[in-house]
Amino acid sequence: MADTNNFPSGKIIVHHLNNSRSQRILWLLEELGVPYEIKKYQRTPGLLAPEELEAVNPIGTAPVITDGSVNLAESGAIVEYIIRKYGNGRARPPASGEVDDLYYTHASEGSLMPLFVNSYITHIITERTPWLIRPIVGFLMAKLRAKALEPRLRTHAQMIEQRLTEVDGGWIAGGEQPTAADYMMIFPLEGMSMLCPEFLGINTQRYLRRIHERPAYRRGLELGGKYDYAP
Ligand SMILES: N[C@@H](CCC(=O)N[C@@H](CS)C(=O)NCC(=O)O)C(=O)O
Repeated sequence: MADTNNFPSGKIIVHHLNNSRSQRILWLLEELGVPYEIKKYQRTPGLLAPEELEAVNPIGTAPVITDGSVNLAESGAIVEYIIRKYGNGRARPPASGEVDDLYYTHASEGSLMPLFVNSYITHIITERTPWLIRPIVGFLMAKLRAKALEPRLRTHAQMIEQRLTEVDGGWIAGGEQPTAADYMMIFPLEGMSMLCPEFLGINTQRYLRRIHERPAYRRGLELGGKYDYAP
């Protein structure tokens, strides 16, 4: 994907799974005012994506976008593709914030989401264990979380809090508008605000509230349907 200007054009289709990272893409498209259509997919009772999603992404995960002949998965790749191709200079960091934009854009899926998902799975395993052995499984899962997951989740939360303090409650890259880093970080922060809200600092909580109040975010939410991670 070296030169997005050579990609064929067409109205974007967002393959959107309920309660998922694809909400990021709806927020971005709404902020940029790019026309798109949504094709909705419902999670199975086991919380997986339905098999039909494999027609557009063999890995079977969301989000995916179709833009003419381009089918693109991975939310980070999608965010960068849309900003490069349709941003017209918007959603770009100021020079002083380029490194932070780069770091948080990649830290989101590269290291924070795996910690969050593993932590979430320990809760699901506990909830779905037969009640007779649930206390022991719950105890072991809590130990696993405390030893292997929560220390790093806390450090991520402290780093983002520090960054948001540095930019005085603004956007991660320190500019006038959200950039890729914000579109990527929103999902793990929303997840943490449900799973471990006590990890999030005051500026991070304000940041989330500010995003949730944005008209573009609200429009994406209405179009995307039920989403448990935002009010
Ligand atoms: N790193 C990928 C992760 C994609 C992913 O795991 N998506 C979840 C939704 S949040 C999914 O499709 N889960 C359903 C499944 O794994 O079947 C991305 O950022 O797009």
